[in-house]
Formats: sequence, C-alpha cells, structure tokens
Amino acid sequence: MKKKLNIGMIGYGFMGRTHSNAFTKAPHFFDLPYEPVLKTVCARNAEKAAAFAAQWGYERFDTDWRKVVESPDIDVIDIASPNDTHHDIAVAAAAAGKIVLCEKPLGRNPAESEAMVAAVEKAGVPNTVWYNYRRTPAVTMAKKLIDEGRLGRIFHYRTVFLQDWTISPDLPQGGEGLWRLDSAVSGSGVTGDLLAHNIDTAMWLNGQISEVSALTETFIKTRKHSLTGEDQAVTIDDASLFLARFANGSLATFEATRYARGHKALYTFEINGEKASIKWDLHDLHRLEYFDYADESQLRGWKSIHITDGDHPYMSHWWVPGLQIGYEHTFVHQAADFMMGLGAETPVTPTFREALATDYVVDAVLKSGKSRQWETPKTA
Ligand code: SOE
Repeated sequence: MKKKLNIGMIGYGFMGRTHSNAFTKAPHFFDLPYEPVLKTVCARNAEKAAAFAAQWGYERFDTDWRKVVESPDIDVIDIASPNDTHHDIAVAAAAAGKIVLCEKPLGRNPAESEAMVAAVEKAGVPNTVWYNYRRTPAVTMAKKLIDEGRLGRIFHYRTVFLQDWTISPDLPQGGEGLWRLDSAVSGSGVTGDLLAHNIDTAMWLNGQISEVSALTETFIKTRKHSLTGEDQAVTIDDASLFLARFANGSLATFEATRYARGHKALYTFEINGEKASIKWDLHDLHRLEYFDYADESQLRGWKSIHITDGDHPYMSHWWVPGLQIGYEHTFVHQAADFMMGLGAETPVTPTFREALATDYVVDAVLKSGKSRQWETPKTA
C-alpha cells in the first residue's frame, strides 16, 4: 500500500484544472511512492466549487481556504488561485506544516515572494512552483544538451512569449478570467504572467541574469472594471521587452506582449553557442531544432529532432516512439517529479527560492521600464 498524499486544491480556474489533471494522471504513468488523493477543492463560490469537485472527483469542497489549511487530513496545499491570494495562503500553509505548491509567479512583488520563501524555509516544508514549461520533454532535452557542453560557450539567448487576447479596448479588467489585467490582483502584466516563464526557463538553462534594460508599455490606458462597472486606469504592462546580460557573459533579448495579432501563445527560445545552437517553439513543443557545427560540412544544417523516443526525457512513460504528448503533460511531469522528490526527501526544482530569483528579475525589468536605466536583479 502506498502512502496517501491528501491534496487540498485552492482555486478551480484554468490552473486548478491543469493541477487536478496532473495529480490524476501522474500515478497511472509513473511509479510513485505516494498515492495522491483529491481530497478537497476550495473556492469562494460554493456552487462552482461543488461542480468542480464533482467533475474532477474531489471528495469534498470548501469555501474558506483557512479551513483547508487547518484541516488535519490535508497534506498538500496546492495554490492555483489568483496571484493576490498566493502570499497569505502559502505563509499560513507553511506555518501549519503543510507541503506547499504554488502557481507562478510566487508573489505579486518581491516583498510577498521573500515572505513566502522565508515561511517554507522556516517551517522546513517541501515546496515547488509550477513553472511547467521546464518539463516539456524537448526543453528538458535542451537542458541536457547544454549541461553536456554540446553548445560550448553560449553567446546568445533569444526568447518571446506572444499573445493577442487583450487587443480589444472593450475587454474589461478584473474579476474571474480577467484578473490578469488588474495589477492589484496580478502584481504586473505580461512581465509577471508571461516573461516569468521565459525568465525561469532561461535561468535554468543558462544561469543567472546579471543586468536588464527594459521597455514597457500600456497600450490601452483605461478599461471598465468588471467588479465596479467603472472605467479605471490600467496599470499593468501590456507589453514588455528587455535586453539582458547573463552572468556567463551571453547576451539576450526577451519580449512578451498580449498585442501580437495572430499569436495565441507563441513561446519560443533560441540559444546560440560556439559549437551548436538550439531552438524550441511551444506551438511545435515536441520538436527540438538543433544545429551542430561538428557535423560534416556538406551535410551541416538544422535538424528537427522529434522528441518522442523512449530515450528522450520523460517519454518512456508514455506511448510508443513517434507518438507525441502535449501541454497537459508538462504538469503531469511536475506532479510526478514532485512526488518522487518527496519520497527521496530531495527538493524538487523550481523551489520557492528559485522562483524568487525569477521574481527579482521581473522586478528589475519593471523598474527598468520606469527608470529607463539598466537595473541589476537581486540574487535569491
Ligand atoms: C495567460 O494567458 C497564460 O494563461 C499564463 O497565465 C500562463 O502562465 C501561460 O502558460 C499561458 O498563458
């Protein structure tokens, strides 16, 4: 009999679904030391929480996260609710001795994120932040190639995350589904929501970012607020671009926007090294493009490697070679890795502290956008 791991899920939106799905699927495809149990889902709206519990197979639902945090039968608090709730829930959950998982970004600002790191470290509770794209097999493969030294010295890192869903000036801000446009809830716009992913992946692959120079813009200056019905100033960054230098001397460009007409979620990165280059594109997430200068000169060119073979990261757990997996699996991998880490008593990355490093870069980018100066992110 495996030890049961009772999950208290806070939030039932897009991320509540990805996390619930991950805990449901992980034990079917990975040999885990724990059996995750969907114990309770918590949301303020009782009707919606009840419907979500029934749909996903939670044993019960709650409407007050404090009650879930204090429940003796809950082992894990998984925070999948909007960003303005992350700090209070994580700090209380750590103090109650719970394992804490949190959706990205950690807090709305470095002060919140630092307090969250301090809380889990003081309590000594296992923790992780759901930066899921690291666990796309092709991205994990990129990490392996870089760590094996196949790219040699890295010169350039180029990355974008482009969307187009906020172009209409009639789109309100605030409330369910639209809290990402309300900085009081989200903390920031595309820098914390989208570039946080690019920054997390980039620092995982290429090390610490040592300085940034940013350009940020809010294209639509006022929007009706869903909750008040009033026109209110928009205070999020709609677009954010920055130049960066990594500690290893390589140079980078980062760009995120919700105003790139035609793009839904174009997350790409390209890394150019002395010996080889790699490229990845979320829209074609099972492929890793690879150029190796060591190839025979007449045959040298970009290879498009289909990351679906059993010897590629994670793929031996899925189907047969050639059959691809997708977005949801990145969360399944993180849930599986986390439970294996718990069994082995080994921290699983990204920990809260690693996610704090990303939040420091987000903060430096936002500061630089305002100051128009180069800024140095703090190190976590
Ligand atoms: C925003 O549209 C969003 O859903 C982000 O919040 C997610 O983190 C990203 O993975 C996809 O886009």
